[in-house]
Parts: sequence; structure tokens; C-alpha cells
Amino acid sequence: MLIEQIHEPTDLKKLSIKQLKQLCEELRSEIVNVVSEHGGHLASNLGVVELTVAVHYVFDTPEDKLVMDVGHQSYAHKLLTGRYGAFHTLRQKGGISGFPQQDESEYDAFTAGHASTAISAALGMARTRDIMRGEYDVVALVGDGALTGGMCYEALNDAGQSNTRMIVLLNDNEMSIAPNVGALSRYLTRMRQSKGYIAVKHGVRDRLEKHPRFGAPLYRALSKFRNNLRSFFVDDKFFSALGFAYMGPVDGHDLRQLIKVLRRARGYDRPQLIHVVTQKGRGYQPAEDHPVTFHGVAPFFLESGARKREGEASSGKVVARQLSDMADNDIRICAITAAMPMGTGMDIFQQAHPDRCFDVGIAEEHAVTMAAGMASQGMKPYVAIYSTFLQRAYDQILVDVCRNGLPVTFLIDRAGLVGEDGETHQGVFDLSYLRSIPGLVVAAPRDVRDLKKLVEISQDYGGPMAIRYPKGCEDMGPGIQSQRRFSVGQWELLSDGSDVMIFAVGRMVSLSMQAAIELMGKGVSAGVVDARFVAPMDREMLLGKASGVRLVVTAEENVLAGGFGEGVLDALASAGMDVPVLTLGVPDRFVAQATVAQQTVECGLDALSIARRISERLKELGEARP
Ligand SMILES: Cc1ncc(C[n+]2csc(CCOP(=O)(O)OP(=O)(O)O)c2C)c(N)n1
Repeated sequence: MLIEQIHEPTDLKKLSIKQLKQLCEELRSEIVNVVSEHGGHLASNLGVVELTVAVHYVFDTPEDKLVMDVGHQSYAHKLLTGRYGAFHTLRQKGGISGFPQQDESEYDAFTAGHASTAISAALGMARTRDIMRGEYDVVALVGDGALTGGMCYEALNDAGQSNTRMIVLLNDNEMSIAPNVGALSRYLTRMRQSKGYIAVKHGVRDRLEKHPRFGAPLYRALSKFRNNLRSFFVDDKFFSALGFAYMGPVDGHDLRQLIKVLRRARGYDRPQLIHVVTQKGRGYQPAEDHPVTFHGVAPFFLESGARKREGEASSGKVVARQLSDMADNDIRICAITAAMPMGTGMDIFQQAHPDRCFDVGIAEEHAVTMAAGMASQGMKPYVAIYSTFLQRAYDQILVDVCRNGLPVTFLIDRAGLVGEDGETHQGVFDLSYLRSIPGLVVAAPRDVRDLKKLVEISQDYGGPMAIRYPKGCEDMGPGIQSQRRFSVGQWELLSDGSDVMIFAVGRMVSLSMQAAIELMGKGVSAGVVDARFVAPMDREMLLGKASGVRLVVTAEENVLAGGFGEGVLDALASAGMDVPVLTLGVPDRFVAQATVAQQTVECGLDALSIARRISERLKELGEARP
């Protein structure tokens, strides 16, 4: 097998085009095999196999920098850069990451996970090269989906006027996760349809270069007027206007052509954009047929593509169904997604109310401010965005929504530990970055019943509200005290205790209740309060239940810095209560890929760890007694 002989990209350079094509097939089958076992991003990776091989064949990585946008398409790159042997550990605990990571390999020029950053990072590297008088090339690989993100335009705008030598490879497969959206997507379609551009241009060059004396100089002279040349051959108004030399469209599965184009681009001393057309899922029939399903997949059977495990119900779908029903009788309700209609469940709302559902592309900032605009005119927008991606829109939440007290509801999916996507995707910062915003209600339901209740409450709530929940939708039953009605800011006592009182948030509620049972076996009486509102807090219940116990515990699936526990500490201190507090949460570091269960244990947030940590603290307190 050729793939076994590729230890580093220079090994590629010894291969013929025929062998490179064979290598592409081997890469595809390795990717399909490993992803079928453990899950991962499939369709995007299959689409860029030839492109990745061509880049590593033409350029000299790691001296030359390949910066991948999002990085979910980095599997072939990983296989070609010394990670073939470890590839079977992809996305698993202790294994290799599903995204490029600078600390994993020198070939991963830039750590990624969030979209639309590659052109900015690449421009930064190119400018550094120029300052340091370096020689290396910088190549940014960006999808057409990522190109819906605002950062790309900020970077193109800056790079275009800078005249800095860099190459943007636009990987156009007509898809984001779902079919791509927006006017630029339509523009790219028009460019794709102008087939033959590369052929026409090459035709001119080839004909000119055949002329023994004048051909080559004439072509070079003509190239100087490339803008005129380009508009003669192809109708690229957009990238040229931004200052980029546009080349394309190029067939992204034609290795010979790709290598030719990249070689030529390498010698060109200015910002260039090469428009490469690829097919998502290429080479594996189920993924070609269903690129959306195979964007990110759970383990599946190779033959049929059918999932090995039934897909679990998701909180997002539950919310979307409820929201659709609410919208039947409330014309104010609309839903906004930033390129994640399926992931957030909002495709369900879209089917029921297509005129009130907006997929704005990978544009979280725009999504939030657009919602503010709608709310200012009487709508009741629900903005469904994953916790990690909402980080992008902090300023818009703060200034545009909350400063104006507008009734926008944030449906924050994938909150807490997220599993195999690892560091860049953890939803463990939202309680910190939201809790500090004046006037924003921040809620975290303990289970799917509470989630529904919160969505119901949000309908008539007149201000901004954030509801954060994990992907899974646990159902804890009707509740020990059956207290099913609550108002904004109201917590719920689930069980009383005389030694310890645990104030828990979200998924930590059920784990804390299990921990309390564990502690009971050790003779410790621990009560549990569901602190479902992180802001505003139920001070009455906090102060009431914190008094008289030996230890107050807070438990949250969020970083400790700025989180719920700090809020409790502050409230207790300002009330003059001197009670020992143990704050449990995600430690002060980035949590790498593993299953959610493994990450929960790693952070000491599973039931047994919670019980153990409480026992240890009680012991310390006991020993410290006079
Ligand atoms: C800021 C941000 N929002 C959302 C996502 C989720 N996401 C991951 S890949 C993707 C689609 C990317 O499409 P494209 O760039 O065209 O790459 P393709 O998968 O089609 O190769 C989205 C929306 C993300 N990674 N970052």
C-alpha cells in the first residue's frame, strides 16, 4: 500500500500521477473505515482528498503553511503528515484530534474548529514572513460555507489591499453543513457555470508559449494586465474588486490540473484566490447521496451507510417542535439559525414556518443583531446557536440585545461538555460570559421537562433570555416535589439535607442527586437544590438553604472562573454568611476530545467524583474543627 510509505509529504513527491491517484483512493478508504468505526466528519474530508494531496505535492510543508478553515476537512492532511499510524485513534481520548492542532503536529499550521478564521490567520503569517524576510508560501483552505462568515470579508478586504503574497483555496462544494445560503453562494454558482475558463486561459497561454521567440514574453506582458485579461475571460467581479487575482473554476478532483494550477500560483507574487470545485462525500456512495447526513456522522455500517446505533433524541428537536406549535398561534415567533438548521433542530421549525425561519449562514454576530432588529419591531425571535459558536456574538448580545432590553431568546445548544469535537467546541464558557450581562436571564434546565417549561415561560417574557442545554435530553421524571410551575429566577428544592447543600445547575442536578444517595450511604445528609436560573439567582432559597449546613457545594458544567459558583460565593459573602463553599465545575484548562462520560469523569463531575470530593472536603473541615 502506498499510504504506508508516506511518512511525510516529501515522500509524495517521488510518486507519479498514476500513483498519486492510487494514493487518493487509499486515503479515501482509510478515512471511510476509521470514521465508520468511531464517527467523525466524513463528507467534507472525502471531498478534499485530491486537493490535499496536490497542496502537499506542490508546496513544501511545514515550511510552507497550510491553514485550514474549521479544520474538519483535515483527515487526508493528517494521514499524509505522519499520523497514519495513529489515525485509528481519531477523536478518541488520548488520540489525535479531529481538527488541526498546533501542538499535535508541526504540519498543523494553525489550530482551528470555528469557521471563517483561515484567511485572517494566513494573512498574519504572510505579513510576518514579509517582516522577517522569509520565503515561505501561505495557503488558506476555505470552504464556500465558511465564506458566509463575516471574518472572511474582513480578511479579504485587508489582504486584497495589502498586496501580500498568499493563496486562498476556495473549496466550493455548494454545501455548508446544509446546502449553502446567501448571495455569494449564488455568485459562486454562476462562476462554476462559466466552465472552461481555465481551459480558455491555458489555451491562450499554450498557444502563445508555442511561439518560439515572442510567445513567453508576450504572455508575461499580457499577464501584467491580468485584470483586463481576467475580465475578458471570466466574469469575476467580486474577488478582483477586493484585490485578489482570481483563478478558476478548477476541477478539484483532477489531480493533474490541480498540480498545474498550484505550481503556477506558487510563483505569483500577490494575493490570489483559486476557486476549486469539489464534490462533498466523493467516492463513498452513501455520502455522495446524503452529504448532509454524512457531514458529521456517528459510527455506521460500511456496506449500507446505516448508523450502527439509533440516533438519540436531541434537546434541539424537542425545542423546535414546541416552538413550531407556539408559532402556530403567535405570529411574532420566528427562528434564526447560523448555518446549523439540522444540528439545532430548527429544520423542524423551518418545515412548519418557512417564512419565519432564517438560515443566515455562518454568521453568528449578524444572527444576533438581526434578531435585535426584529425584536425592536415587535417580533419574538429565537436564536438557536451552539454555546461554543455564540462566543462569537458576545458584543452583539451585550450591546444590541441586552442594552436595549429586547425580548430575544437565545436557545443555546451543546452547552457543557461536548465530547469528541474536543477543545474548540466545548460549551463550558457561556454561564461565565452571559452571567455578567445586566438584565439577561440565564437559565439551564435540569432535564427535557424543564427545558419545555422554560421555552413556554420565554414566550411571554418581555426581556432577553438565554436557555442553555446539552445535546441529549434526559428526562428525570415529574420531580420529587412535583413542583412543575416556576417563575423567572425561582429555584427548586429537590431534597433537603442537614450536613451539605448542593446547588446544582443543568445536567449536574441529576448527578448531584446520585452523589447525595452515595453520601447517604456514608452517613452524610446532603440536600440538592436545582438552581435552574443562574441569573437572576434565587437569593432567598440560597441564603435559606445555605444556613445551618456544614458545607455548601455548587456544581456546574461550566468553567469555574466567572461561573455560577462564583456567583454563589459572592451572594453569600455580600449577605455576610460565613459558610464553607466547595465549587465544582470544569477546571481551568481546555478539555480535549473524549466521550462526554469520560470528560465528565476527567473534570471530577460524575456522581462518584462529586460524592468523593464532598467527603474529602468534609473530612478537611472536620479535622480543622477546634
Ligand atoms: C463559527 C462557527 N459556526 C458554526 C460552525 C459549525 N460548522 C462546522 S463546518 C460547517 C460548514 C462548513 O462548510 P464549508 O466551509 O463549506 O466546508 P465543507 O464542510 O462544505 O467542506 C459549519 C457550519 C463552526 N465550525 N464555526
